[in-house]
Amino acid sequence: LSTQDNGLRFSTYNYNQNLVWKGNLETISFEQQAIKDKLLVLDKPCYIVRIAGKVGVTNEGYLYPVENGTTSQVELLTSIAPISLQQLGDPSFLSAYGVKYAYMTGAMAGGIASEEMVIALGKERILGSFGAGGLPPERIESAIKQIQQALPNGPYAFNLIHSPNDMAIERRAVDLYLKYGVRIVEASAFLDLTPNIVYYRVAGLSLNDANQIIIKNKVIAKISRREVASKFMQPAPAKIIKELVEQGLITELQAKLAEKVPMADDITVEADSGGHTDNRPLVCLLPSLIALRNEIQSQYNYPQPIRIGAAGGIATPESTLAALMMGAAYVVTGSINQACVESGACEHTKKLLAQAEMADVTMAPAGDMFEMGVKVQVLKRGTMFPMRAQKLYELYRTYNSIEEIPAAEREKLEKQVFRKTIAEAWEGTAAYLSQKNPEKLGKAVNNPKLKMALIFRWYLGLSSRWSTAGEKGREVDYQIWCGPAMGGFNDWVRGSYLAEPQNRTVVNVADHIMKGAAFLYRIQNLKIQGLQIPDYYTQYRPECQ
Ligand code: FMN
Repeated sequence: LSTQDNGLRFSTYNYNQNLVWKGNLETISFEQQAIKDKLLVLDKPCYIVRIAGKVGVTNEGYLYPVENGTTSQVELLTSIAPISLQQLGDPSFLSAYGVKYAYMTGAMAGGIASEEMVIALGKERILGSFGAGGLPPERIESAIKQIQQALPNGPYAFNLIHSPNDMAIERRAVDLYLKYGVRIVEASAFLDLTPNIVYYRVAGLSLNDANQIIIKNKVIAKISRREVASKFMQPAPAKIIKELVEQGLITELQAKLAEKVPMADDITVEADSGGHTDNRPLVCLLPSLIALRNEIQSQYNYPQPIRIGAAGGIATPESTLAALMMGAAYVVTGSINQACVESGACEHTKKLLAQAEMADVTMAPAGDMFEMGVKVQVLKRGTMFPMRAQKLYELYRTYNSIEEIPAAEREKLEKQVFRKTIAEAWEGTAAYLSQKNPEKLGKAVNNPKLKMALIFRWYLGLSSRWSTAGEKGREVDYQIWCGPAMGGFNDWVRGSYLAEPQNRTVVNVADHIMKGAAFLYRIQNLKIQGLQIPDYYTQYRPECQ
């Protein structure tokens, strides 16, 4: 027996009186490091025993019922069963998507959630969602081909992002997903159901030989509000279904089947996250939406109830376990993947992200819904983007046209922000719009306030692209979407091999988060059973695999 105190104690009132442990005494560890190693062997049980007043741990041996009159020099205090990472979360998430973890990575617009990222994850049977938002149809099409070639049997998802300003963008994406048989869509930014998302869902409905409904097109809807969630939890609205039948897009049979299935298979509840966010705390939002799901389930009795997943702030084994223990069926990470090797962000951005602390994020005006005052959560350390975007929004609020802005202020804009004259910035904007949205360009010519907004949005749009392309000389203008999860992750991996962005692969990150969550589950379980366990044992640190 080691003489050093390993710190483990056991509260006597939890004492196990029905079983004894039998096995080789040499397998029992009493030293700190050896105990921690044994706690980390997740695929074996852990027996917590006491010999001569000292608590020790072993993965070996067996438990037997106590026989009357026998005494043993080894007291069994408690034990815990093996745990596999597949036990975490809802098993139906694993079978529905053919994945090994109740974990997925969320889309990141502009291909930041890249083909490489989705393929790397898919090869390890982890679900990743391609960042189709903001990409032209040709680029989405080539991503579909590349991902389908690498992962002919999946798993992979594509993002269908609601475009309030241009429904044609949404429709083009749906057409591509249907054409190529993309079977999992992560739907996001929806404020209400649109014909496009309903079309995608219902066009995949059929009956099998046993007259059961087959839902070929799976929808994982990412939502942060109850009222929107409730729409995705119910069958598609009759009005939209009727229009789709009239347009010949879906059959009468599909219209009938649509009455029986919810719009989404999964709802990802998104709390305070990178990018677009309502900044709600997960601990409030998740229970509320789980309760809503239960209410709707009791009304519709779907054979497979809708699963509720958790996103926003998931960055560590602790946050993952907490979400799962609150009842999440699966977790979704976002910000932390942008700093990974496979992300479409440039090296400079990844470095900034790897240094970010929890408080290094802030809300800044969004490019897509600038005039409405919508904001996105971005990184503020190492970039002036949030300040500059805020300034642009204040100018937009204060003045009715570019010409009304005082000359000194305009000059500052031209020198520091645009680095070109306002006339040149407008030329660039007009050239872009004449290709993409000539109607808007026409309106702006006679509407000076709109023209001002479009010039400002030109800067906001470019600043995101600079961050992915790695535009030299524009580093201070990079718009980098990021939530507090990034700081949480950096705190966790500080001092480990994952502190360096070149070592962060999306698969390694997922593996460590899930393994860490299973380890912490074991620790918390032992604590609940009465083991008093010092902090030394309770931390999961990522080790190079
Ligand atoms: N979610 C989408 O559904 N579509 C997007 O295009 C999208 N772009 C994102 C871009 C970046 C850089 C980041 C960090 C997030 C983006 N998100 C997008 C949200 C993520 O998919 C994910 O839901 C979110 O980041 C999870 O919260 P977290 O940042 O706290 O991990």
